[in-house]
Amino acid sequence: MSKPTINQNKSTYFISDLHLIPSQPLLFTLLHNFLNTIKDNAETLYIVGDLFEFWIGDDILNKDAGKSYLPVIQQLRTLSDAGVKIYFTQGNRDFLAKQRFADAIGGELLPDEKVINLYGTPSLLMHGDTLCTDDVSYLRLRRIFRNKLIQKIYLSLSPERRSRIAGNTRKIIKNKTPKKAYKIVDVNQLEVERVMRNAAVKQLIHGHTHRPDIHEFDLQGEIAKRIVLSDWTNKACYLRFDKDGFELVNG
Ligand SMILES: [Mn+2]
Repeated sequence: MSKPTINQNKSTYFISDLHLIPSQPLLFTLLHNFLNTIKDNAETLYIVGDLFEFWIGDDILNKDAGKSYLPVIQQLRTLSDAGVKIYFTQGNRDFLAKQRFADAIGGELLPDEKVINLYGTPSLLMHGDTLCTDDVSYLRLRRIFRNKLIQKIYLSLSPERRSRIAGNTRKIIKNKTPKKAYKIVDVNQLEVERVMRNAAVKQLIHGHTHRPDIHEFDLQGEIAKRIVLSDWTNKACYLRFDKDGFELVNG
């Protein structure tokens, strides 16, 4: 005889940096299987940015340009309809995924920095790109991308033109990144401590750097924890919390 699942045994999942792109169908399969696996014991799913390699605007949801994403969006919607709470933080690749996207997946769009209560522990959740303060050229670019007027002009272009621009930008960034020092593209510890102090938390969860790890350090006389989520290449990677603790599954 099977008993109904008890809510307190349920888990909270965090994923980020899948970088879904139609040319890599494996990533879609991995996500499909992952969502299937967690659907019965997840109470909450946090998508902490860069779900997509790039997202050119929510209007593609009912256009040809968005067709390849519809199955995963539908699956998230089904999960949400079944009672799993879904939250979405924008990444540096999918910052144009906004309210319409959130509505489509039955989720809630989070601000860039959000403090959540994780089984009693206040935890700061963010994508992580803004923690990389040594990467001055990236932060300059970020300000341009996040400019409302520039976004408006970009979104007024045809999906084809937007895809081309996104593709070119990806190439430029990809070519530049290997030349930047290892330290520059990682988080800045002082910035980490600053945002944690500001948010009055001792636990930070972020993605972006593709350097999954658990860092512990002293923060105002107490042990603070920074949990870094993994990107996905050939397996599903996630952070799972429940009332007894957590596990970080890396690539
Ligand atoms: Mn990122």
